[in-house]
Amino acid sequence: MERYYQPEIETASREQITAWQSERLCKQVRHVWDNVPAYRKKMEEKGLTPDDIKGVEDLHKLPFVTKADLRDNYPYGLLAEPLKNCVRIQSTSGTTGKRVVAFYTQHDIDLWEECCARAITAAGGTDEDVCQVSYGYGLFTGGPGLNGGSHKVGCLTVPTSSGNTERQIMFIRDLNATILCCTPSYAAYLGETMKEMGLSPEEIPLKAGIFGAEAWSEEMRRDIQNTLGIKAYDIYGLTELSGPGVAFECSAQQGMHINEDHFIAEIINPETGEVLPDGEQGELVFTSITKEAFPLLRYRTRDVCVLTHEKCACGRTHVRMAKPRGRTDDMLIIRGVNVFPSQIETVLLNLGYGANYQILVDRVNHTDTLDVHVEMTPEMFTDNMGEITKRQKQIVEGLRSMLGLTAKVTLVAPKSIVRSEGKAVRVIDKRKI
Ligand code: DLL
Repeated sequence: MERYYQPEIETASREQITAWQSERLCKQVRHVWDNVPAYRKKMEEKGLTPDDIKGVEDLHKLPFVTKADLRDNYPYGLLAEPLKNCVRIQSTSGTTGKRVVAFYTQHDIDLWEECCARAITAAGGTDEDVCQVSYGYGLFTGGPGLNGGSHKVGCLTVPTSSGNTERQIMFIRDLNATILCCTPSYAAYLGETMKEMGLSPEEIPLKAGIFGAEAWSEEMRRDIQNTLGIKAYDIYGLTELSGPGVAFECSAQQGMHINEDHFIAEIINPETGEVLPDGEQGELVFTSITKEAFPLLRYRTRDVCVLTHEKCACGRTHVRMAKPRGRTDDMLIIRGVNVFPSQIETVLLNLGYGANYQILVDRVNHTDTLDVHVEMTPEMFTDNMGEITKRQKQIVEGLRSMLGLTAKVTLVAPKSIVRSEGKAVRVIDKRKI
């Protein structure tokens, strides 16, 4: 049995990590200065030259890069390598404006797959595992990234891509798949379907799941772990930086280790741009220090998060990020109150509902309205109006104490909310339409 564990990197001392980061940062700054006029202009506007960046301690001097910069420079404006050196593009599933296109050299792909291999290894994967990759393949990075990581680990890789739930389940059972990679909402759906088929967790060969690409709560983790009889690991990433594998969870399930030999993470105050210390919540910012084709310096992710450098039980020393709370742009402001969909999910799952819900926000007579549609589970299904009203009130109360807001809650029949095979769409904000 072989593992793809890299202790010399993953358990390196803080001094060693800082030394790697400083050296690679300086090289990267020089690389973009020499090759990307848009970066050079941004640096010049701040009166900076590459000589001003001598190590990680100077990172804060660099200007931020935002999604707007990527859009303005679409498609080739931020490319730092001649096109002939690039072998792949991937693209975000963004719903507004131009999609973001990210470029990769072969070296970039190798490093990306290495990050995904570390994630699979941290979830217990070895060359004896059968790894079913049910993230979408194509422009979305989930399928290609985990596929490459699974190869590197030496798993037998089953590239089912997303969708066709019956076939997914058939392969899991017939091939004895031990690791499942997909979005948490699709994992929940697969679990729900297997339960309906009468399969108990013991009859499902899976032992681990690597779930990410969207925010999910601890309560959802608990549910997925119970129905599938697995340990569910979180994985984080974004197309702009490579894809999945920027950070991944270990067996401690206490936050995701950021691959610090490839990415420098910072938390900033989204209003002022000020860098915040460990433990404070803010916007996650990344600098990719090993990317060749599409390096990003101080890229603002809009993900709301907390970092910790505390020692982890698994022995890895790389900094950990908490589960993202949501996104600064996902954050709903309802009657002046900041609401993250993940807070609503926590209330629902704690009351025994599944993760099948929809949040509808509107503005009526100049006042914001919050409607939450929640699916009853098959076990709790009833058409007794008294009972339904009682349960709806219970959810309203739960939401009020979590958010300080009164919502209108409607319980709906099992299976009436559309299931997602990729990232779930749970919020419909009609105020923007
Ligand atoms: O979602 C990459 C990915 C694929 C990650 C498969 C994990 C697994 P994008 O489509 O560019 O890339 O979306 C990136 O998704 O900024 C977060 O807002 C969100 N996101 C990704 N992973 C997580 C996670 C992929 N584990 C955006 N928890 C990011 C919460 C996540 N949000």
